[in-house]
Amino acid sequence: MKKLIFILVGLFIVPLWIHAQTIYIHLKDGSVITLNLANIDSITFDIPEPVTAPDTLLAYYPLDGDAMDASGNGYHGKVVNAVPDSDRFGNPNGCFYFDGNSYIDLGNVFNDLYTPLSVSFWFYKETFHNIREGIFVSDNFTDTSNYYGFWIRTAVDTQIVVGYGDGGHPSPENRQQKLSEGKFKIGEWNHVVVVIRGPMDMNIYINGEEAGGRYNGSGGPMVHNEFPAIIGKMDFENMTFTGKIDDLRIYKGVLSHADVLKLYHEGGWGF
Ligand SMILES: [Ca+2]
Repeated sequence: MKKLIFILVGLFIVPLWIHAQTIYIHLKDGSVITLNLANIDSITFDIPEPVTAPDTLLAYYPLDGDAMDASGNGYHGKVVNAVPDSDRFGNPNGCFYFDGNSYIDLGNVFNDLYTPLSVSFWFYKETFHNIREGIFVSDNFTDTSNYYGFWIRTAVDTQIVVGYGDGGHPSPENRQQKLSEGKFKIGEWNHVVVVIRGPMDMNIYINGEEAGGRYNGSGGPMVHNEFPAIIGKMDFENMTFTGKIDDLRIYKGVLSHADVLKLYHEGGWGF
């Protein structure tokens, strides 16, 4: 009822403020509230905070022994050679280990997903061999095809790369890409969130911190194809992943830094 009063005051009464001396507020229950303007010091409008971060969880892979999508949207994947392993909390079968010859095939999906978008995941590498390793690609393009969809991979100096392609041949003018300044850790779990808003407008968060970085490429808007979305490798330049991957989430929209920290601290991690 309080809110109704404020709405009526805001819409109809304020414009008459100068001429009126008394306000009669007619409530839906038939009662009337009478206010003498001379007695009013001020009116406060109780407007709720706008809902920020209109992000929507599109797919969520807990990777607890299978590649089922826990978002409810049915984007279930197929495990190819990856084996269950212990997650960051020590739960057996809580994630998957990829041996460089294994991956999870999600099929020809996410073709309606464009920028802005966000992806959150955890990964663990026991050793690092200064090679580029594919972690996720939405459209698994090959050396003989063009750049499509979006991708997340490691770089040769323990950095994270996020990028997307416009369907053109694989050269910098057909992609937008960012290489993180911050680095991930070897022998520890790393949480990564990437946010792609558009050209030269991306975030890479590593373990809750905005990792900075530099951009590369000048491609146009993202173009999808019929190639499958893959966790654990990119066939382009044979970027296979060795290590553990867990809790991969794909969102429409932008995750804020507060959202990132919430995901990083999920389950009490990092306190
Ligand atoms: Ca998990």
